[in-house]
Formats: sequence, C-alpha cells, structure tokens
Amino acid sequence: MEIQKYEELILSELKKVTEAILIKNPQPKISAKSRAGAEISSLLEEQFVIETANHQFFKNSAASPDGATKNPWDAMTHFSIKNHDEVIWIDFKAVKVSSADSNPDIGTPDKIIDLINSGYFYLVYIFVYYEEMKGGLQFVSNSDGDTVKIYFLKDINHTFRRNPKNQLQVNISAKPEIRTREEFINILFNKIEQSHKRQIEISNKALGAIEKGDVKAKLIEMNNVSEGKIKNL
Ligand SMILES: [Ca+2]
Repeated sequence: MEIQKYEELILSELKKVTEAILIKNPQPKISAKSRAGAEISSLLEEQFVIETANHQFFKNSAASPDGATKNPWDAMTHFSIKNHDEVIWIDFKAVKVSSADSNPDIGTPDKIIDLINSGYFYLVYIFVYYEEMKGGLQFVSNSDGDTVKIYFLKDINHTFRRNPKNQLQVNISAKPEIRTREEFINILFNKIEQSHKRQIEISNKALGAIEKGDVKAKLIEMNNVSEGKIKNL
C-alpha cells in the first residue's frame, strides 16, 4: 500500500471518530477555566476508547492512566489492516478559540524518537476547539470552519522548533505539510541541531559578558556602597 494512502486512511478514520465524539458531547459539563484542557482531554480519551470498541480498523484502544501527566500519549490505538498492526499515539489538543495564536509545547522530541525506534511512526495531534458558555463550554469550529484539525507530527509545519526545555513548539494555527517519513527524520534532526546551536550561541554570549566582568564589578561596587552605609550606622 502506498504510504501516503495509508496515512490518509488513518487520519480520515481518526477524524471520523473524533467528530462522532464531539457530536455526542457538544456541551460537556466542564468549566472553561484553568484545567479545561486536561479535562477535555480526559473526556476525549475515554470516549475514544468507547467509540473504537468495535471499530473496523482501530483495535485495543487505551486512554492514558489518570494523573499520568508524563504519559507519552493521551490515547493510543492499534490501526489494523490486513494483519498489519500499527501503533498510533494520540495527543489531544483542546484549544480555546480566543487563544488561536499561541505557541504551545507539543511534546519532547524523545517521544517520537522512542516511537520510531520501537518500529512505529505515527504520533498524531488532534485539535478540538471550544468556547466558554454559561455553565461550561461548548465545542466550536476554528477559523477554517473545522471542528477537528488532525495531523501527524511527521507532517508538522516547517516553522516548528525545539526550545531549550527540549520541547517541540509550533503555532497552533500552523498548517501541516505533507512530507515523507524520512524527510521528517531529517527535518527533526535539523531542528534539534539548530536548537543546540542557538543555545551554544546564547551561552557563548553570556560567557563573554562574564569574562568582561563589568556586571560583576558593578555589583561589587554597589555592594560596597550599601555595606558602607550599614557600617556607618
Ligand atoms: Ca494532550
């Protein structure tokens, strides 16, 4: 099977499942306050398992254990086709429509490296959108008119970056780009390399400033003045 067709099938089936969940839960009883993202994720995880219990392609779906914030996936499933079993890791992203221009962390690159090393490839982001309403929240569509935006990490917009906390980041509105799996491995390692180089540059600059010693000398001078005032009391 052609890889691109295979990927399109996985995404379209995942999208259908997520849309079905949203239709069944248009206004979940979740307060649109600080923990809304985590609570929406829990709802979607649970419902994903239920919705795929007897699915043509998705088997043995699981939701992340309660409170396991370091779990590499929110939900996972096995995409099964012609005796081929593909593990899929799902990361749900609940976006408040009013904050559509943020750059959230989307996970450490170590996750995808582990997944590829174990013989799989597909970490998928599923974005849903919500707005506050009286007594809770409701799912809505984004500015493109989609209630669900879905893409594989492998197809992430090329503007993504790795930050110094070893987290990948991308603008929430950035559109995915189709690339091959190998192209993704290459771009991922370019980004990791660029990130380390930026950090070296920042550190070199800081070391240069320390070497010059002005800041430290100024602090010592200021401290002498302050201490002098105390000593003269
Ligand atoms: Ca998530």
